[in-house]
Amino acid sequence: MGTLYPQNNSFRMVQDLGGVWDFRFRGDADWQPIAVPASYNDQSPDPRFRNYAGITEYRRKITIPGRWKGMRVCVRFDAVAHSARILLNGREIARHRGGFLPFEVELSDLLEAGETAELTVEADNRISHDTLPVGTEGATAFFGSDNPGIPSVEAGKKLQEERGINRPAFDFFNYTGIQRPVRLTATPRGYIRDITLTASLEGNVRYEVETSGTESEVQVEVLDAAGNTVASCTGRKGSAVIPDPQLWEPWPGKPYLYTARIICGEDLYEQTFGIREVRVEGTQFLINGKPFRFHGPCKHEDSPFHGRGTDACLNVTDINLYHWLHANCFRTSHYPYAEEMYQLCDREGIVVVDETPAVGMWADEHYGWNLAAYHRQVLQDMIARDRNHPCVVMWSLGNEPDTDTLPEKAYEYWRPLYEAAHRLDPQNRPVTVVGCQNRYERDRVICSMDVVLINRYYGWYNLSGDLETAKYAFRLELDWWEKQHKPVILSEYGADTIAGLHGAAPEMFTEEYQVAFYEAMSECLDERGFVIGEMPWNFADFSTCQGPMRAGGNRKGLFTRDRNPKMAAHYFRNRWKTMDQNGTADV
Ligand code: GCB
Repeated sequence: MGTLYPQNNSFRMVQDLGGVWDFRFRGDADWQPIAVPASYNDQSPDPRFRNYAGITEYRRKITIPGRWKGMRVCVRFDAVAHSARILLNGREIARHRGGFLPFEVELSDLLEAGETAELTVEADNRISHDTLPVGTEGATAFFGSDNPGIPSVEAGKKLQEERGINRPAFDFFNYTGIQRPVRLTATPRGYIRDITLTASLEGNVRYEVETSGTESEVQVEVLDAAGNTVASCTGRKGSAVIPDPQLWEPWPGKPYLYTARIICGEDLYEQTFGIREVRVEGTQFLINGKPFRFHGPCKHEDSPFHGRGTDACLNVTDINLYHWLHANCFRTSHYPYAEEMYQLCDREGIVVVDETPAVGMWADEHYGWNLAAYHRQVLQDMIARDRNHPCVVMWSLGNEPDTDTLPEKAYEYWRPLYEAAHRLDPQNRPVTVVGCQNRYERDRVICSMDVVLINRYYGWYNLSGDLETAKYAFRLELDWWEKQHKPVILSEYGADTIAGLHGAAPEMFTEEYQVAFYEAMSECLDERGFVIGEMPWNFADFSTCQGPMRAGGNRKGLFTRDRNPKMAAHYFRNRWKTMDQNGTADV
C-alpha cells in the first residue's frame, strides 16, 4: 500500500539514512562501501557490478533518537529494486516485491528510543516472467539475432543459462539496489495515515482523511500559495470551498498550488494539491476545459554514476532543460519515478503520464497470465502514491505489450486493469496502455483506451534510412487511426544518433538524420487534428544491456547522457516554442 511521503514538521520527524553503507554480493566474505541512494551497478569497475544476477546485501547501523520516545517509528524505503528482504539485528522483519514504489516497516515495537541496531537490506535484482519489469528467463537476447539452430551457438546459450544469465525483456539497463532514499520516520502513535483530495474548477475541494490509533477530530485548513488560510472545515470526510480559486495550469501557464493542512490530535500533515480538471472529449484532451497538446520527450531515470538513483540536482537540471525545450510533458517510461520528481513537476507545471513497470510483455508466453493479480496490486499502489499530484493527468497501464498475436486474450488481460484504474482513482483520470508498432488492425486493446498512445519507428527499425517511404507508410497508418475517432499521441519515435557524427547527406546515426527523421514525422503529424501529442524517444541517451544494436547504450536522446543538446534538441526547441505561442504547430 502507499504510504504518505515523509514530512518533517512540528509533530513529525525524519532522519535521512543516505550515505555510505556496507555492501556485498551474497556469498562474499567482505563488505565494501556503497553509496545510498544510487544504483550499485556503476559504482565499481568490477564487471560483477553490471552483470550479477541475484541477492546483494546492504547494511548499516541505525539509532532511534532518544527524543522519539513514545512515537510511532518506521523505516521507509522509497524503492528497492526489484524485491527486498529487511532484517533487524539479523531477524527478518519485512519483505517487499517490486522495485519502484515505497514501503515502510514499523519499528516501534522492535526498538526502544535511544537504541542502536543493525539494519540489513537484501535486494534481489532478478527479473523473470513473474516480475515487472519482465525478464527473458534464459539466454534469449532482447536485440540481435540468436542464430537459432547453430549447434555451437545453442551450446553457448545453454552454458549462459547454467551460469544464471538474467536478461531484461526491455531496452534499459537493469539498474538495481537501494535506488531511492531510506528514512527513519516518527509520527505520533495516533497518526494521519492517508489523504485523498479532489478539487473542482469551482474551488470545491473534496477530501478524505484516514487516521490510525486516534479518534480525535480532524481539522482541515486550505492555504493559498502565500500561506493564507482560504478555507477550513472539520471531519474525516467533507468538502471545503475555496473562494476565487486559482487553477493549476500546465507550463507555460501558472501551476498554482494550494496546501491542505490536516490536523488530527497530536499529528499534522501538509499535502499540496492543485485545482485542475482533465477530461477526454471526442478527439481532444482537455485540461481545465482547454484542449491540451502534449509535446515533450519521454524520459528514463538514468545518469552517469547514479544509474537510476534519485538525484535532486539531476531532476532540477532535467526539468530546466524541459523548459529550455519548451516541452510541457513526459511519460514516466517505463516505471513510476521517484516521488521528488512529481513534486517538482507539480511546482513547474510539467504534465506527467504515469506508467506502471509493466514492460517486456511482448511475446505470448511472456503474457504471464499469472502476473495479472500482481500487476493490479502495482497499479493500485502507484495510484495510491500519486493520485494527489496535479501534474499526473493520465495513467499508463504499461508499455508495448503484445496485443495483436492473441487479440482476445490480450483484451481479457488489459480490460480489467483499465477498469480498475478508473475505479481506484478518485479523480478518474484517463487511462491508456502504450502500443507497440504492430498489426494495428488486429488489436483490440490499444484502441479501447481513453487515449491511444502508439510507439512508431517508421524510418528507423523499419523502412530504415528511407524517410520518403517512412512518411508514406506512417500516413497510411494514420488514415486508419483517423477512422477510430480517438485522440492519438505518438508516444515514442526516434533515431539513434551519435553526438558529433555528421553527414551532409543525412544518413542513419548522424545528427542530420535525426533532425530529418523528426522533420518527416512532424510533417505527417501536423496534418492530423486528432493527433494531440508528440513524445520523441528519448530525452537523453541512456544505458541499456549490451547487444549488437546498442553502442554504449540507446543513443536516441535529444541530449547526450550528460545532457548536452544534439541538433535535434534545437529542432524541437524551435518547433515547440512556436506551439507554445500559437497553441498549434505553425512551422
Ligand atoms: C521502444 C521501447 C523503448 C525502447 C525504444 C528503442 O519501442 O518502448 O523502451 O528503448 O523502443 O529505442 O528501441
